[in-house]
This record gives sequence, C-alpha cells and structure tokens, in this order.
Amino acid sequence: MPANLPPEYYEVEKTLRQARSPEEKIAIMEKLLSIIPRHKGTEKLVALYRSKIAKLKEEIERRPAARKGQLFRIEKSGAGQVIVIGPPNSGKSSLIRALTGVEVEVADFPFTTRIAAPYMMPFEKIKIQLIDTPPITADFLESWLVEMIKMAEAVLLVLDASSPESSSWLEVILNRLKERKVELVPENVPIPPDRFPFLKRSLLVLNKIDLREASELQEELEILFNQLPEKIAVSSMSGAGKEELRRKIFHLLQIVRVYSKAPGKKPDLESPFILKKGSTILDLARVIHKDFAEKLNYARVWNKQGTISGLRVTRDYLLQDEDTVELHI
Ligand SMILES: Nc1nc2c(ncn2[C@@H]2O[C@H](COP(=O)(O)OP(=O)(O)O)[C@@H](O)[C@H]2O)c(=O)[nH]1
Ligand SMILES: [Mg+2]
Repeated sequence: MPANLPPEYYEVEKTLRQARSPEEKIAIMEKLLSIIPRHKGTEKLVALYRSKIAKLKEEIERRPAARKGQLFRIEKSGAGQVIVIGPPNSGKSSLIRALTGVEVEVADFPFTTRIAAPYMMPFEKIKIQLIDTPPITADFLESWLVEMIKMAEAVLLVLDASSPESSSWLEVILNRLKERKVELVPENVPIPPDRFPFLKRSLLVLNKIDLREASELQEELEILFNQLPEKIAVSSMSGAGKEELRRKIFHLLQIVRVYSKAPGKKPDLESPFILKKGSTILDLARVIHKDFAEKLNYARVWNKQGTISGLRVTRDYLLQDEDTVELHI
C-alpha cells in the first residue's frame, strides 16, 4: 500500500466491502480514483482500480439485455454533476432547457425522457453539468438511475407547483429513494466520505409558478414534511427564479473558484480552478502541478472583497470562493 493516501481514501475504501452490484463497486472505485493523489508511489494502485473497473464494466456488458439498463453512467464534465429528478411532467426537461439554453425534448405526456442525458449550464465563468432523467414513479425506479444519483454531486428534485398531487409525489419519490438507501439532505449538511454515495445535497424546485393554481404547495410541504431540503419556486416558462436557482445550484456543489496569478502579472479571471470547499493553498498547488506542491514555499492571496490584498500565507491557508492566488516556489 503506497504511503501518503489521505484519510478520506481509507474511509471510502471501507465502503467497497459492502458494495454488491458491479455498478455500486464502480461508483466507489471512481470516487477512490478521484481521491488518490497522483505520483510515482500511487501509479500501481491507480492502474489496479482502472483494470478492476474495466472488468466490472465487462461483467455489466455480459448481462442479459433486459438487466443492462440503458445508460448507467455519464462522464462528469465541468465544475460538478447535478442530477435532475422528479415525477412525470413536472418540467424537468423544460427547466434544463431554461437553464442551459439547449433544446431538450419536452412534451405534454409522461415518459418523454426515456434515458438520461447531460447538458451544460453556464454560471458566471464556470459550467455545471445537469443530467435530465426519466421520471420516478411508485413502481418505476430503475437501478441504473439510482446508481447515477449516487454518483452525482447533488440532486434537484423538480415538482409541479400547480398540481394537487405534488406532495404525494414527493412522498413516493423520497420513499423509493430511501428503499435504495439514498437520502436527500439540505445544502449545509456535512457528508462523511463513507456516506457520500447515499446522502445527497439537494434542492426542491417548485416549478410552474406562473400557473394560477400554483400557490399552496410550499405551505403544504411545510406542514406535511419535516426536514426537507431547501425549496425554491421557479417557472421554466416565464424564467422567474431562474438566476436565483443557478446560484443555488452553484452553492449546492460546495466548491470554490480560485484564480491563479503569476508574479507581476494579472490574474487569469477567465478560467478559475475548481476546488472543494475547505481546500488549502497546498490542494491548489497539487491541482496545478505535482512539482508545485513539493516545492511550494509560500503564496500571496487577494480576496474578492478587497480586504485581503497580496497577503503572504502558508500552504495550509483555507481558500475562499473567488480568491486570487500567486504561488511561490
Ligand atoms: N405553465 C408551465 N408549464 C410548464 C413549465 N415547465 C414545464 N411546463 C410544461 O409541462 C409539461 C411537461 O414538461 P417537461 O419538461 O416535458 O416535463 P418532464 O417530464 O418533467 O421532463 C410540458 O407541457 C411543458 O410545457 C412551467 O414553468 N410553466
Ligand atoms: Mg423530460
């Protein structure tokens, strides 16, 4: 076992022992690959997981067609992957179209969206991946969709605010997910690494507020459920609430954007580095180049508010969203 693996690695690695389905194992191994720092000492471990994942994928391929599922995973892209789920016709596809500007198949009848499909949502200088999915119903939640929810960084659960059935839909969906050990939690809940596939930071999106009937759902949910994820009312038709939703999706990902700057030069404000909230100067150095991390001497930091300007800091300095950093080796 190579040295220098972060504690998170061992936490996640433990969950591998309980994983049964090849899909679940793949999800955990991909998580491990995202944690393992890349250097000479970890090359073998990385190769080992890659070959295991390849074998599991072959195993899935060899299954009878009916069990294979249409599309089990979607390659992550951008600053984070957010999966959009909900009952039939709540406006999942319309919402994604409103947020991304990309044509998405929308129709008046249920089950228009049969497979999952990725779209990119621009947010300021970054892009966030949104995944459109088929509806979840009382007797219809495919395994591959559960696996995909487990893989995503966050969940948007879209409900039709104008429909009197929406609160029972919510109950159905939360129960179906719970049966598969998945729980939707609010944005600020800390998620231990070993619970990562099962606890999902979520937002409840109450869509179609342009319709006259859409007024009581918010209060109804408050009475019927306790401890729901945060709710936001929007209309994918009129665009109401769209900008607020975009910002909330960004916050849901719990990431920070960090601009890098060479000494004596202007910062690169066009393409920030994306790091998990809680990351330090050293984490940033690792992402930029492994040599940087080893040779790093100190850094200078400027913050967005202008209250910190060129402050000299050490490698364990906690990065804030939209900090600008100059690394010195
Ligand atoms: N009035 C109104 N209708 C909407 C809104 N969003 C979606 N719809 C309609 O609801 C129906 C279902 O939308 P769709 O996006 O296909 O739902 P999905 O099955 O959840 O993907 C379509 O007829 C949409 O035009 C909205 O914000 N307001
Ligand atoms: Mg759809």
